[in-house]
Amino acid sequence: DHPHAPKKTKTTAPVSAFRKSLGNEKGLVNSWNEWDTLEEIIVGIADKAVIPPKEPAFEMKVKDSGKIHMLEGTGYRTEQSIKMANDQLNYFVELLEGEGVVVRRPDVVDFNVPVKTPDWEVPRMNTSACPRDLLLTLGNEVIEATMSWRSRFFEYRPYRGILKDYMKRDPCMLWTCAPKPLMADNLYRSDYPTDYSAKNKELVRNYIYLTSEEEPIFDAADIMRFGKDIFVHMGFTTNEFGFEWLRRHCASRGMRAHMLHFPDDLCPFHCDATFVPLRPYLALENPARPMEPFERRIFEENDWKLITAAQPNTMEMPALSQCSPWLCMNVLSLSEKVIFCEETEKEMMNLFNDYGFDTIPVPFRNVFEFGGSFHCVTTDIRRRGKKQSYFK
Ligand code: ABU
Repeated sequence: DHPHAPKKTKTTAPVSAFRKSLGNEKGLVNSWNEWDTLEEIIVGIADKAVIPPKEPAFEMKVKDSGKIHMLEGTGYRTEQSIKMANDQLNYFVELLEGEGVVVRRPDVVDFNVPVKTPDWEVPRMNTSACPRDLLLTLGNEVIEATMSWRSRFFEYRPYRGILKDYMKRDPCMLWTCAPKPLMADNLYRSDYPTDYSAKNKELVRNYIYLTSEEEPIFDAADIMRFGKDIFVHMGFTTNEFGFEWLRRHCASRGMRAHMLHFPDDLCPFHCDATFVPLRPYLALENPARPMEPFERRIFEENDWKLITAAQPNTMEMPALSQCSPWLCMNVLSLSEKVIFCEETEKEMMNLFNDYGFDTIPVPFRNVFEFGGSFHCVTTDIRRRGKKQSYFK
């Protein structure tokens, strides 16, 4: 009864319609790994996508793909390429729906607009074709990643409608935004060589990347989910500070985060063409990007078998694709028995068949220039299983 204590008033405020409506669909968001039976997913769209602008973090990537002329591109991708990509995305959606999977699509957002913050400005943005790069589902939680390129700073916009809807319908859903980075000049090493020289090799071998440790950054596509454990691919799009944010966040949820390095990859960038779990105790690795031997130990000690991906069908990538031919590994599991694969990747499908999987071949090469293949263009919302531990 302090004299300055606020007066106790009896509130008569009505419970809002929003609060009242909560609780209809419990457990709508629930996905702990990459292989349990898929029930609901977001699939990206190619509409209004642009050629990403020149910026420090992008330059090395397009050099890797031999597509340096992309940096000269301006504005939208062509109407024809957008239509061709959307046709293949829509066909993939039909297949998913035919398998009983609920599919959500992002809102169409115009990416051909300049973005300015107090620290920088870019003439346009990127794409909503790749929700996997932005959204990380850990059980009942969807995390919006920090992102690492300036052109992707606002990439959450096409997904806000979907996330609000999940939040309204699923009373257990957690919606988290990782700290937005400033992405000021000191996040990018201006003296970093991008010529694939011996110096590049030495830097990557020492885990020094084009992005610095100025602030936490990560792209969600650098994370592979194995139930209670997640593995985080370190490189140009995820730094140690970003890993530390993820590690502490996971610890607060009774989970564990582990780093992975692939020092032969001169432009390490997203895990899903490098190391991909297929089912409990079986994962696919990229023969051109071996994992550090000391990091393999946790898999060996826990009876995981790591199988080597087949060579890509072709090393030729579609014009304006900034991805590597290892998109042949960028598959999506419908369950721990069935995998969606690009229809031309026969060797990869044979490999999966040898290990007891059924494969669903899907034409998808027209999507590649929008940022990836099946794993990149999706984000799991619900898979049937629960959190389990596959590591002692
Ligand atoms: N976003 C996946 C691309 C990875 C790669 O180019 O190898």
